Amino acid sequence: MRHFTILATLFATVTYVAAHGYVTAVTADGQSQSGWLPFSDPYLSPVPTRVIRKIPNDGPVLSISSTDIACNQGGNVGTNDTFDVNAGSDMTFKWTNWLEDHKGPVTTFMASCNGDCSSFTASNGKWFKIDQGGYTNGQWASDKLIANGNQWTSNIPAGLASGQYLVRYEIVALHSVGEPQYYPGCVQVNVKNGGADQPSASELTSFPGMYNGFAWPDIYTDNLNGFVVAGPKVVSFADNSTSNPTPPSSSSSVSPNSSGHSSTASRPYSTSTPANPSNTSTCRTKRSASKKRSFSAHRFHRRSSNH
Ligand SMILES: [Cu+2]
Repeated sequence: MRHFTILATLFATVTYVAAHGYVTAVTADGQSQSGWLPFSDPYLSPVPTRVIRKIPNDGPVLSISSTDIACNQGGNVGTNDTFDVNAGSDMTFKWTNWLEDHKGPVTTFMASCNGDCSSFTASNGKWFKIDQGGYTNGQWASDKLIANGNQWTSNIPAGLASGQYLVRYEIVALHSVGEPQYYPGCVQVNVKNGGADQPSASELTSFPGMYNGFAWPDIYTDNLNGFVVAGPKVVSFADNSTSNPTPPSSSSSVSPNSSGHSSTASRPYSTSTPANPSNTSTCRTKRSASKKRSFSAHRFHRRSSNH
């Protein structure tokens, strides 16, 4: 009996640490939609159509130059469903149990599908940021997500022009220094009752592209208080308000950060000052030399997978 208990415990541990994560459901306006569930949906008959684009498993994207960085592996092509959401509404992403050691920033971007999202190639998207969480008051955004029941909520800007968009959610896990793990995914949404706002050129970025040259910190040794989330500022629509005024409305202007995730949110991205220019060459040494770290799940996880 004792042997059985030990084995069962071991097995449970392996199962737990081997799981990385993905979004299982998305909610807005009181409506919830299932995400693409990679370990069960492929085996259903008929195979369900989801509002979230297909992913192959719960693992990360490791290459920032691959088109997979846009909407995960296989997510460059569309699904045949869209989620109706009102401009100005909150959208909540429900993740699988996120690993505590998979610390890092959380961001949400959108890109117009220029029509029908089901035929839109994600890597052609011109993405604008609607929400971000970095490192605030000693806490990574991923920790906030866990504390909030493995959920993250972002606001769809109230003035955003109606139409179909991809909403790209992402956690970047920084536990393996020098090898950031990207966990993106994309919901196809149909924004209704929007305004006239469009992002300006300086608010747009691309995937792949945005992470080129970005220097991730060593989360164990660097001073993280200066960490600036990668990419453009969260859209404010302020700089096109003169040429393209937002009509006055009772709900008035909804701040892109009204969900309150981040006080570091509005810091401008600086390409010229990497957070830690030297960490990539020394990360392996640092990792193996580290004696102070006691992230047993993290170490076991690394051994038991390619990540
Ligand atoms: Cu992982």
